[in-house]
Amino acid sequence: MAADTDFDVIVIGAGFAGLHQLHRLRRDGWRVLVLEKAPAVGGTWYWNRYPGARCDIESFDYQFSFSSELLDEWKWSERYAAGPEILAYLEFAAERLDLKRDIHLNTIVVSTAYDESQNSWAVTTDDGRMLHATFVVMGVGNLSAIKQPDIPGLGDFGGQWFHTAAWPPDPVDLTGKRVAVIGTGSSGIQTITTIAPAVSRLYVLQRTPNYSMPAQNHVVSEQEWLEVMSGWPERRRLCEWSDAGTPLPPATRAAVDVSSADRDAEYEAGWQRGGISALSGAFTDMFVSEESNAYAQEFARRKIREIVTDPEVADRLSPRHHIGTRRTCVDTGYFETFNRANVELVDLLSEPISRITPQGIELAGRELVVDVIIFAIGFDAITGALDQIRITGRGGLELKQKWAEGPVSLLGLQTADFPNLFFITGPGSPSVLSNMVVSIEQHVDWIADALSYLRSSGFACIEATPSAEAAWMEHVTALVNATLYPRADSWYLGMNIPGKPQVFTVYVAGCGPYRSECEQVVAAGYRGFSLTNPLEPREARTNEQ
Ligand code: NA7
Repeated sequence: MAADTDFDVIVIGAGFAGLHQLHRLRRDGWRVLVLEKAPAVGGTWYWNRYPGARCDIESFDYQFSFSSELLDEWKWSERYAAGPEILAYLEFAAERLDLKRDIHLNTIVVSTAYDESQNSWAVTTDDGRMLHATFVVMGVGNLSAIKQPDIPGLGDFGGQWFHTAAWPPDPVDLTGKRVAVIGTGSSGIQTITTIAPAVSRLYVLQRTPNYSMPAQNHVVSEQEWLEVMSGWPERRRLCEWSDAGTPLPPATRAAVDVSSADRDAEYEAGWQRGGISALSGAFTDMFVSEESNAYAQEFARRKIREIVTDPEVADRLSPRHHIGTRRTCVDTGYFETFNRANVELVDLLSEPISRITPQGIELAGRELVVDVIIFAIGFDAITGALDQIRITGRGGLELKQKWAEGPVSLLGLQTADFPNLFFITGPGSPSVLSNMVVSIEQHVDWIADALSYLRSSGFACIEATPSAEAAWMEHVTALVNATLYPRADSWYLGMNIPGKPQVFTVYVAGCGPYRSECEQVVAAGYRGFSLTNPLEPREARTNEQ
């Protein structure tokens, strides 16, 4: 019997990724432990409990596909599920699949270090434990390390302040309060729209305006549910082989090839259908042609001008960047919110914040007196949560050190010198440009299949080779450089975090092409990975073809 500190696999994080990885590896006969810092399962949906938190992927597609029990027994209430419903789903999944007995909650992983002599990882936790596992899987999330507010004077503020991604578990009553929201990304937009009717005064502090598409959200009727679920396996297959992990049929025409009337009709149809791809899914050339993108931008700005009654406010809310190159938001009545008498848009480009005072926020020239400040200022995306753990590979090399100039990986799954360490939706995979649940499932299965393969072939160690990962990153970079993405100052590029290397590490060709790459690697005998058995040396197998 193995000691309680020894496992085959330690998985870090109990969100969608960690829960599924535990279930799959347990089914395959491995001894698995999940470590989770929160007091409950749920990952991003545990922490982001701000008012109005809601998914921007349709509920039908933002659920696990591997369990018929979950599919049969869970029913989403709305087209786009609200945060509490998704959190309840993950709780339900953890209970229904009996996962909780192998999850240690309230446990922060401090470090994890590879010991070559044992082919084993030592994982240390904040409560002083040291655990061991042959394999470690990082299911820590792409948007879980929060960007901390660093505005001078915050410590002196006499009211309450919150970060959307660290929202307290107990309800926060904002009724009748004077509130300032800083940040107008997805979290800010959802918060602003939701709290505006309840607060007495709402200041929206905007630095960069963002495109936001109408959700066209609705309650899922019994009939819609039956219709969708009767064709659900095929719908899921479409998601898996699509670009964004959603079932939307791919565009077939370039915007530059059609008449302006046709273009507008296509955009209008997208606007009425709603959702994140309302405009970006309309034409094939949206992310590669300045001209095509400009047409969609103008359509979006026109919509803002139509909705917002004050032309000056409409202008300040109108984004100028290439649509889609910063994360497009999805809303229910966001722009309409600025027609309310109790809401004021504060343009931080013309009125920058000087400091926070005991009463509120001092701008250049005036003070906003508020009871509550809400920071919706985002995340240290993709690598931030990994950076919070001291990860040490071969020869004492730290991951942070290896990735000092930007992350390098093979398929976003592994990085050389860190044997048997896997990343779920790591840098170099479709990650944040895809439906995360679809991408997570694919990674979970790839990792589990790889471990089964190692076991059945007499290997105990898998590691990306330096040449294969260099080639992969070159491919990832070439793909993105052929698009408009690098033209925007975005968190995709790490530009929101001072000092962070500005590298675009998302695979932009989409879920289907990526899945195909992963399958080809396996079919070629784990091409680009070195398979060994360090404790029973025999010929290693490295397939660089
Ligand atoms: P985002 O998309 O990173 O948005 C953060 C917002 O906060 C954005 O408008 C920023 O303006 C603003 N920001 C950040 N720092 C500051 C400071 N110091 N002062 C003023 N404004 C600031 O984060 P979200 O949480 O909204 O969304 C992240 C993802 O989560 C989202 O895409 C979904 O996938 C779920 P900036 O653009 O930098 O000028």
